[in-house]
Amino acid sequence: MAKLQNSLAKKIPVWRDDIRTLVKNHGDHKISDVSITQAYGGMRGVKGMVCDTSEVPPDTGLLIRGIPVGNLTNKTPEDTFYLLCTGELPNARDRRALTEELNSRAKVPSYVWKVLEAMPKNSHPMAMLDTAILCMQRESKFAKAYAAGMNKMDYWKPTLEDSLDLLARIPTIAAYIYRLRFKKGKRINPKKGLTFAENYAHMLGIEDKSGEFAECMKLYLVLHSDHEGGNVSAHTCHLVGSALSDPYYSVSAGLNGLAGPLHGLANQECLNWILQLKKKFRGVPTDEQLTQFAWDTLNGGKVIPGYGHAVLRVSDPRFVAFRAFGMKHFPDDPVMALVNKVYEIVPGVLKEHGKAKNPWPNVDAGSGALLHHYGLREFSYYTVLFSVSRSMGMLSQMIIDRAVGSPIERPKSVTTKWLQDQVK
Ligand code: HAX
Repeated sequence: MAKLQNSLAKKIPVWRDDIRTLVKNHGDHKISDVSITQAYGGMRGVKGMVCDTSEVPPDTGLLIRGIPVGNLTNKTPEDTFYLLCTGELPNARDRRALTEELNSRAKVPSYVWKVLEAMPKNSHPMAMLDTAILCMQRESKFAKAYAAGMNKMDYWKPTLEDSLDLLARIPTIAAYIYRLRFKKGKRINPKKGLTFAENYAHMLGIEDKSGEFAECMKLYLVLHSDHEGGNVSAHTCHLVGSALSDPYYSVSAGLNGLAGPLHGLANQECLNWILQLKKKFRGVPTDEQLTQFAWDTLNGGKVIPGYGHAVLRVSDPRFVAFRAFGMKHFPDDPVMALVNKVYEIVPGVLKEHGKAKNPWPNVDAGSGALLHHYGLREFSYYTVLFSVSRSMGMLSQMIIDRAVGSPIERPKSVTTKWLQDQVK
């Protein structure tokens, strides 16, 4: 796949030069102050790292390489990965070349199947995915080249090789986890000639005569691909990778963070909350019933999943895109009706509650309704779907980190005593 490799080889010297010049000429320019609230508050809003693949302006939501994600809804995962890595969308030939390249690397080592089959039957699908990725570490071309004494200017090359290998294999592994964990039958192999999204849909084995589920997967994989650098999964991958741990170690670590209920696991929690609502009120509740249900959740000391965000202050454009897909293809679906009702009522409740800085829906508020509609109803699998997509963001960030020589990350921590002394 010469094209992505060539495009990167052309751009990397320019990126390196831009960064060198910026640091040389403006290295002392201040971009952030840090307050005690921020030091105790998860570093919220502290500008202390760089990510060029995407950004999340609070008032618009995700831009991938400057393009609003809402304008990418007709693109493929291949387009998205290429865009994340290089800053440009591929032409049709380069997109096809990337699909073929990924297909040619999709063979999963047979020991991965054995490891998955040996895991306890009730393992969480995310634990299975992270274990499968980690156990392939021995395949790392970066680790081998590093051990052989590679020049640091070349770090990005075997990182790209590992990234393509890993990205190619993740859907096959993820699909088998679905079939194994939920007793759906034998493993389905990838099919020649299918795209990344079509192959994943095919290997999951969900009935899809119209091809609409594959369309849904395509959208799902594009929308979840990246969300700048500071979220838990991207930041974890970056942090682990900054020690020059290879992509297998780093992506597995990042996905362990995605498995948390305040991050990627929220999509499973979210559909669960909506279905509880459906069960309790035998369908779409009245405004009063839903308001009370939301207050019961909050008064029980729990969060309303799918709402709120650390950075965003508007409805997440990814939620908007999922909702538009659902309304186009199945406007009468009862779960979709619930998603809409929750969208009408919950922001008002959260505003009245007065805690959440952002009362609007995030990416996880609507995606589950789509999966549920197509018969993919095993909630605990949902974060694996998210992971297949988010791997693209983590890997592209890592390729760029290696290309521009990002150093080992090591912020300074302070003690509470030190802070108390500062304010005396
Ligand atoms: N329901 C109830 N309370 C909420 C809330 C929600 N949906 N969102 C935020 N709050 C609360 C926080 O828990 C916090 O309460 P405390 O002061 O008691 O700790 C307060 O409002 C202020 O929080 P915030 O500054 O607005 O939000 P944070 O940056 O701290 O947290 C979260 C952002 C996404 C974790 C938060 O909004 C949340 O827990 N939402 C529900 C879970 C969820 O949907 N997560 C998925 C987020 C998207 C994502 O990463 N997907 O992978």
